[in-house]
Amino acid sequence: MTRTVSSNSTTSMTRRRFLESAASITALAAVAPSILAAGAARAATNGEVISGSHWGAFHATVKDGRWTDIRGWEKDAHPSHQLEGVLDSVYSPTRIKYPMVRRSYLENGPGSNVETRGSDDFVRVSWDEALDLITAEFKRMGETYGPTAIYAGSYGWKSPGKLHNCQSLLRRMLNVSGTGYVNSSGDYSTGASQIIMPHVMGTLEVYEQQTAWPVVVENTDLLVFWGANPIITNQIGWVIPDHGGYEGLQAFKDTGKPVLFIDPVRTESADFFGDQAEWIAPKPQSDLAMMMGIAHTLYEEGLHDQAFLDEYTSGFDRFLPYLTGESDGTPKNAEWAAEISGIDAETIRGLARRFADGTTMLASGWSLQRQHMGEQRHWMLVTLACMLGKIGLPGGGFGLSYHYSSGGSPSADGPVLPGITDGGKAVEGAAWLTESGAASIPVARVVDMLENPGKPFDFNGKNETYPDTRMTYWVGGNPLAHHQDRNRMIKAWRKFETVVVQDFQWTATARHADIVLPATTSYERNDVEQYGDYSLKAIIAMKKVIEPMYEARSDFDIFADLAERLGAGDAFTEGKDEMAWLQEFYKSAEDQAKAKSSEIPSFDDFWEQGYLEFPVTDAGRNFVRYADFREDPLLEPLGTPTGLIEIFSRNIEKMGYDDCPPHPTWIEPLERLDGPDAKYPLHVATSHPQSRLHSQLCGTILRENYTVAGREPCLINPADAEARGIADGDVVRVFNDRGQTLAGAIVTDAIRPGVIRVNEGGWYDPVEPGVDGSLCAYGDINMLSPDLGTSKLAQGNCGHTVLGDVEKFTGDLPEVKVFDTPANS
Ligand SMILES: Nc1nc2c(c(=O)[nH]1)N[C@H]1C(S)=C(S)[C@@H](COP(=O)(O)OP(=O)(O)OC[C@H]3O[C@@H](n4cnc5c(=O)[nH]c(N)nc54)[C@H](O)[C@@H]3O)O[C@H]1N2
Ligand SMILES: Nc1nc2c(c(=O)[nH]1)N[C@H]1C(S)=C(S)[C@@H](COP(=O)(O)OP(=O)(O)OC[C@H]3O[C@@H](n4cnc5c(=O)[nH]c(N)nc54)[C@H](O)[C@@H]3O)O[C@H]1N2
Ligand SMILES: [Mo]
Repeated sequence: MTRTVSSNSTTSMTRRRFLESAASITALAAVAPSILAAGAARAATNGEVISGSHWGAFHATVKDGRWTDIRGWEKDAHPSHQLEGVLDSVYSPTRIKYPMVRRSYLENGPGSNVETRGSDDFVRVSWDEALDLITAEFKRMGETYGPTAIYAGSYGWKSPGKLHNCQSLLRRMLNVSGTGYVNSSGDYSTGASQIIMPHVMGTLEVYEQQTAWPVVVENTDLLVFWGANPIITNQIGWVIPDHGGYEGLQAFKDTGKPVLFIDPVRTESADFFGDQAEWIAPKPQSDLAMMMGIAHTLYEEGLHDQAFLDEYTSGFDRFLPYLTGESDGTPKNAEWAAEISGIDAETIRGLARRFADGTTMLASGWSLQRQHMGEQRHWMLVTLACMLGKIGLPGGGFGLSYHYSSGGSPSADGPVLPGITDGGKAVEGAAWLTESGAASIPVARVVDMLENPGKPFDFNGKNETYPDTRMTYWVGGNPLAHHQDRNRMIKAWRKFETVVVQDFQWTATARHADIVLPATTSYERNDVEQYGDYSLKAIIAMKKVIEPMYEARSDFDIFADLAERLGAGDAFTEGKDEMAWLQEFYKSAEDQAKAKSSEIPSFDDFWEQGYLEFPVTDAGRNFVRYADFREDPLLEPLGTPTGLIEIFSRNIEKMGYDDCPPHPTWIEPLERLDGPDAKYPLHVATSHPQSRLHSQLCGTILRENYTVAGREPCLINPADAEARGIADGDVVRVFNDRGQTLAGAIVTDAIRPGVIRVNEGGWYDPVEPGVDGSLCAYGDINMLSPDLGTSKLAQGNCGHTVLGDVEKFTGDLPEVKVFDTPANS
C-alpha cells in the first residue's frame, strides 16, 4: 500500500477533492483484513460516535454531517464542563480555513518585512503552493546555514491520539528526510522539578503514580494542598483523562478529615471541602521560607524523625547547619519565615506540630517551581517530608501529581499503546527515548537562543552553545501565549526568516507567522488513545466525528506530503494509512495481552464498541509510593548516586552553580512581593484557567461565562481595589515595565491582599500589532512575566515570578479583535 494523498492529488484542495481522497483511503483500506476499520475512515452523516480529548471521553451526536451535541462518556463520573467548548471549537469563527501566506513574505520572500508580522495581511494559496514554499525553505536552510537552522522544538498541548501526534510527526518528517533541526527538551509545566527531582529522588516524580487515593482516604490524617488546585487542574489529561482524582477528593471529603490549602487564593478546591478546608495565604514565592520555618521548628522541638533521616536520606548533616544558622548566622526559624511569607511565626510553629502529629500528606502543585529558583521549592518539600519520616508509609510523605491528570487514580493492568515515533535514533538503555535533532535547547530558552546565537549556556551540569536558527515550524503549541515576556519575544521572533504555523485556529502565533496551514481538529480524523494518564483504565477509539472542515488536513497527511516532497514519503508512512497505523498500535496491545496469557477483542470489535476497559487491580488500589524502598533501602535503592534521598547532592555541588547550591537554600528570586528588589506593589499570579486548557477553547462560547467587560478576569482584593478606585466589573490596565494588558476586575476577598490574578492563556491581542510595548486588549498575562531560567540547573520558565500594578482604565476602550479571523481569511 502506498500513501493515498500524494503531492499531486493535493493541487488546490477543494472540499470535493477531500471527499475523493477520503474515499480512496476507504478503497485501499478495504484491501486490508479489517472491513469495519475501512468504513470508519469516513464519518457517518448521522448518528452518534465515541471520541476523546484532553477534556475527557465523550459521545458526539451528528445530524446531516454537522456535530450537534456532546455529552461525557457514561463511564466518566466527572466530565468536564469544558466539553461544551470542545464542540464549539470546531465551529468557532477562529478556525483556519485555508493555507495562507503573509503578503510581504509571498511577494518578497523569506525574511521580508518581519516587523509587520501581526499587522501584514494574509493571502490565500493552494496546498501545493504552501507546501512547495516550505520544502524550498527547508532546502535553503540546510544549504545556507547547515543542520541547526530549523527550530523544530515545537512545544505545546497538541491533542491526544497515538497517530496524529503532530510534534512527533513534524520531527519524523525531518528525521526520515535527513533534514537537520534543533530540538527542545523538558516542558513549561515542571521545568525545574523534572530536573532537580532525579538528583534528589532518582525519578522525575512529577509524572509518576502517587500513593493511591483509597490509601490516602484511609490513612492520611492531614491532607495538605501546597500551591495546588486539584478541582480545577484535574479536569484535563495529557491523554484522555479518567477524572479518577475527583473520586479520591470526594472520598476524602466524606471522611470529614481536615484539608489544608496553602495558596494565595482561596480556590475552588478549598470551597469544595467547605468547613473541612483551612486556608493559609502566604505571599507568593515564599513557600521555601515557610517550609524551612516548619523544618526548623521540627528540629528545635525534637519532632523530626532522626531514624528515617539516618536510614533513608543522605546529607541531612550538611543541611542542618544551614537550617539552624550555624553556617551563615541566620537561623531559618519561624520568625525568619514569618518575615518573608507574611504568615505569623506561631502559625508556622503550629503547622510543624500538626504535620508531625499523625500522618500528613504534602501534595504540591507546580506553580511553586514555575518561579525563579523553582528547583529549591520541591527539594525543600521533600526534605520536610523526610523530617516527618512518613515517606513510603500508607498515606504519608509527599506527592507532586495529585492535582494533575488524576495522579493517585488506581491503576489497571492493561496494555500500553505505542504511538507514532519521531524516527530518531533509539537511546541505548532507554527504549522509549530517542535522540533526535542536530542540537537541543531547554524548551523555555527559545528567545534566549534567538537573541544569543553562539553563546554558551549552562544546563544541568553541561555547558552548551545556542545554535543559530533561522526558521521555525510550530505545531500543536501556542508560543505567543505560553512563553514569557511577550514584547521581548515579538522582537526576538524577527530573527526567524520563516515561521510556519500549523494549527486549527488563528492563535496569536498563527497571526505572527509567514505560512499558516489549516490542520484538522482530532474530531475530523481517526485515532486511538489511552484513558487515564495514571490509571490506564481503558483504550478509547477517537473516532472521526465529522469530515474535515474547509481545506483542513490531518497532521499526518500534511507531514506525509512534505516527506514525500523531500523524497522520503515511504520512510514516513511505512506504506500505512491512518487506519492501518491504528491497527498496528492495537496489535501491540494484543501482543501484550498474549504475553500475560490473556486475550483482548479483535481490532474490529474494539473499534465497533469504541472502547476497551481494563479492570483496576488490588495492587493498583493499594499502591503506596516508595513502599519498596522503605521496606528495604538496600535491595530497592533509589536511582540517585547514593541510592538514598539526597538532601545534599554531590553531583549538584560539583556543578558549582551560584543559583543552585547543593542543598535546599533560600535565594532571593528576581522579584517578589515586598522583597528587596520589588519595583511594584503587587504580585501577579498567572494560574491555570478553570474554563480553558491554556489558550485552547479561549475562542469558544465558554468565554461568555468568565470574561468581565469582554476581557480576561483579574482577581483583586477589596483593599487593593479600594486604594486604586477600582470597582467590580471595571476594565483595568495591568502593567509593569515589561508590558501591559487590559483585564476586567473581580473584587473578592478570596485573594490575599497584595496579590492579583490573571490566568495564563488569554489570547494576545495587541492594540497596535508590531509596535513595541503595545497594550493587549484582551488579557495575555505573559505581557508582564520575565523571561529567564529558573537557574543554571534546570533553565525552566519563571511564569509565576511577576510583580506589577493595576489601575482603572480610563482611556478609549479598544475593541477585542483576536476572536475574529484576520482579513481575507
Ligand atoms: N505566565 C505563565 N505562562 C505559562 C504558564 C503559567 O502557569 N504561567 N503555564 C505554562 C504551561 S504549564 C504550559 S503547559 C504552557 C501551555 O502552552 P501551550 O501548550 O502552547 O498552550 P495551548 O493553548 O494548549 O496550545 C496548544 C495549541 O495547539 C493547537 N493544537 C491542538 N491540537 C492540535 C493538533 O492536533 N494539531 C495541531 N496542528 N495543532 C493542535 C491548539 O489549537 C493550540 O493553539 O503554557 C505555559 N505558560
Ligand atoms: N482547567 C485546567 N486544568 C489544567 C490546565 C489548564 O490550563 N486548565 N493546565 C494543565 C497543565 S499543562 C499543568 S502544567 C497543570 C498546572 O498545575 P499547577 O502548576 O499546579 O497550576 P497553577 O494554576 O499554576 O497553580 C496551582 C495553584 O498554586 C497557587 N499559587 C501560585 N503561586 C503560588 C505560590 O507562590 N505559592 C503557593 N503556595 N501557591 C501558589 C495558585 O493560586 C493556584 O491555585 O494544570 C493542568 N490542568
Ligand atoms: Mo503545563
